[in-house]
Amino acid sequence: MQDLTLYYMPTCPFCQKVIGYMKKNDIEVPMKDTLSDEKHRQELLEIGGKTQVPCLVIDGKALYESDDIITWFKDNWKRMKQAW
Ligand SMILES: N[C@@H](CCC(=O)N[C@@H](CS)C(=O)NCC(=O)O)C(=O)O
Repeated sequence: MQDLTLYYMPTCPFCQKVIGYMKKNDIEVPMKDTLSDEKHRQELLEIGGKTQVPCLVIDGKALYESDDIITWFKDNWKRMKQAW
């Protein structure tokens, strides 16, 4: 199973778009708020080279862009759940 973490800010509309899609499709992954926790912001900077959110980290690799994250979930989530 792939290791997933979503970095987000509660105030970010692009993050809300991704989170809304996740809720609608019963997708749950560990989430880290970069607004309330500077440690999470630094962590994201180290992993992906920038602090932009939303960012889905997949096995240590950063996937930025809300549309690309949603597409990734569409393409991979069912397969991942079946593997559990
Ligand atoms: N095109 C991006 C836009 C993301 C974006 O603009 N995020 C803002 C927050 S709403 C951000 O992370 N700004 C802080 C930064 O870039 O460090 C997407 O669709 O994900």
